[in-house]
Amino acid sequence: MQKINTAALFKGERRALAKAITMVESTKAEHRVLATQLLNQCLPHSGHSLRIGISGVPGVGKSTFIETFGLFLIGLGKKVGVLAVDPSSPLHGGSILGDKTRMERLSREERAFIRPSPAGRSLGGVANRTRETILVAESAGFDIILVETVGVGQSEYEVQSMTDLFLVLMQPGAGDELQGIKKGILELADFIVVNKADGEAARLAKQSEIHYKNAINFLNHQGFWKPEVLSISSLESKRIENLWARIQAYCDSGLEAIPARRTHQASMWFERLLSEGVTDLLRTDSNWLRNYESVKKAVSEGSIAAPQAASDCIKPLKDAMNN
Ligand SMILES: Nc1nc2c(ncn2[C@@H]2O[C@H](COP(=O)(O)OP(=O)(O)OP(=O)(O)O)[C@@H](O)[C@H]2O)c(=O)[nH]1
Ligand SMILES: [Mg+2]
Repeated sequence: MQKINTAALFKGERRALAKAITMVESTKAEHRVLATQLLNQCLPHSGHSLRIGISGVPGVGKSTFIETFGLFLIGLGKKVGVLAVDPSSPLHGGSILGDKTRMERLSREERAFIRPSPAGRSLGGVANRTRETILVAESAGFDIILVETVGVGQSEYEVQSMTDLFLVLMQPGAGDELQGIKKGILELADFIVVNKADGEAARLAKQSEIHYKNAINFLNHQGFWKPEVLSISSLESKRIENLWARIQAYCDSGLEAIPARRTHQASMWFERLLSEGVTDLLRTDSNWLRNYESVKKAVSEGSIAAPQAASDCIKPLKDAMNN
């Protein structure tokens, strides 16, 4: 792989951007070194976007929403990047590219780019690549980054930990059951958006809106913003400008809190890479790995307690440092 033309990247040239992302996603050791250097160069040019996480159960209308909302933002003169953190990417057909038909117009826009989740990685691996891709895309002048995930589990926490604002799409349909979305996920939401508020479902959507407005009073949401509930139609592009106005209100009231959230996210990212890096390094030692496997087994069989197990694994490192 050739070196990335950073001048072209910072000018927003799409070819340079695509190459840079491919570099970041590569698992080859020499590419990781280059990608790390590239990220250092991107950093001073990044950080100027609004990063929006989008989640919701399959079929709720995420793709349709991203297409409509993305085109709306482009209409305002924005440059929109769409990324995905998809835990089931290979099975799901790399979700967001798989359904390019639903984002057909957006994918044709000069001021948009859509990138599926890199396949064949663990959720943590996908999330790390997405964090890096955000920085690269920002350095190319993309000012709204939409990060999509399917609302089925752990991936929401990942997406929330890399975005400024987390939006959960909901189906119309009132009722106490939270439509397969775990209550914990709603607690992450800054916006609960009832989609498909059109045609016959409009009345049901209104009921859901009221339902969630009541429900959020019982949520333990932390931070500067009380979550808001809205209804929209992605298909008919209804009340999208209202949603955008509320997102701007969110940004205005988060002038201090959002940068603080980013600082916190960056240090959490660092801490995680550090512990992963140390464990990966230790794994390269076959003696250590053997001991690790046997201790791990003992923990799962209940014959040794976790603190003792961890201490056993750390001991060789301690001894080496004391020498
Ligand atoms: N009536 C109506 N239908 C919608 C709306 N938004 C999406 N749909 C329909 O709902 C279905 C699912 O929409 P998608 O956008 O593919 O949903 P998704 O959340 O991306 O689904 P997955 O990719 O499978 O997770 C499609 O048939 C859409 O046309 C809406 O605002 N109103
Ligand atoms: Mg979709």
